Amino acid sequence: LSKFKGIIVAMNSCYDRNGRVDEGAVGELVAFLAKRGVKGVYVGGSTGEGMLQSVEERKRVLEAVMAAKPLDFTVIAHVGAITTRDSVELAEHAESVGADALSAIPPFYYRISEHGVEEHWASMMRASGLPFIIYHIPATTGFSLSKPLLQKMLAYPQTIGVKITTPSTYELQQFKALGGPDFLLFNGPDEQLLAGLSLGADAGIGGTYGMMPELFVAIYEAFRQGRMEEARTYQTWANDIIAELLDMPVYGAIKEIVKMRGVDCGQPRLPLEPVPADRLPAVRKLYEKMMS
Ligand code: HMN
Repeated sequence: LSKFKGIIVAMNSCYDRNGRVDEGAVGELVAFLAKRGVKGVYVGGSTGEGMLQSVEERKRVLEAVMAAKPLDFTVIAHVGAITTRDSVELAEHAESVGADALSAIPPFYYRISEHGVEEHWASMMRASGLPFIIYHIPATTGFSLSKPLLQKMLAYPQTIGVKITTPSTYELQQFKALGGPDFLLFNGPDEQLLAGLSLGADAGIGGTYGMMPELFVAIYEAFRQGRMEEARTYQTWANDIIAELLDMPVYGAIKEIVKMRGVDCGQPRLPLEPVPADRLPAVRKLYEKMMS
């Protein structure tokens, strides 16, 4: 499981001027991140806009990642979709191209019972032999992973962990306790990485990592080596930047900063908002602060 322990970037998807998937830029982004010491990438999640893409597009983004990645670089394919059928197709595809693991949100929009969600996730596991990481993000899906459901999911040997994006580190700690030492907890909120690690998270998956990978690798390393004061200093820097970022259309702003760092991934897909022109100078300032 060591290949999952570290900083894993919830990477952007890249589009060209016409909004089509830009495989070349996806490859450049992977190369940019790999050079900065991150452990791997999470493809097609919230930051990756997977839910705004067709099944074909999602496959193409993942294929571009697989083609560009270095050998020992971990790739988690987010295959969550509103229909089980799409998720199953994506899970089969992820295995066929060599991804290291699957991850999925619960189905959204409809109110599905816990049993229905379990079946949805189990279908993806049955469709591939890959390890599976539950993506718990109740604020956006409307479905909250309960301890009894997690307990049921633990009975599937492919379930290796949970990515938890909630403000509650208590919940993270409780899930870790339930899963045991070999069950992986991935911290979701980037502004709480250090708090999550302190309460048992094994790794972090985050969207802002992509624009400041060095800082998050530094937080992770300092924590691992017991240099807590230093880790706290880095997390505070990161949070000063995230606080400003959250005042902007966040996914659009992340893409602008990634572009300033050299990789043009285009605009986020609507309805995700781009940064309006009159706010671009503020993004530039934030970038400069980040790089100083
Ligand atoms: C993903 O799937 O893109 C991310 O891993 C999810 C991640 O937890 C992000 N949350 C959302 O986008 C809702 C965070 O990176 C978040 O963007 C960051 O903490 C700023 O609040």
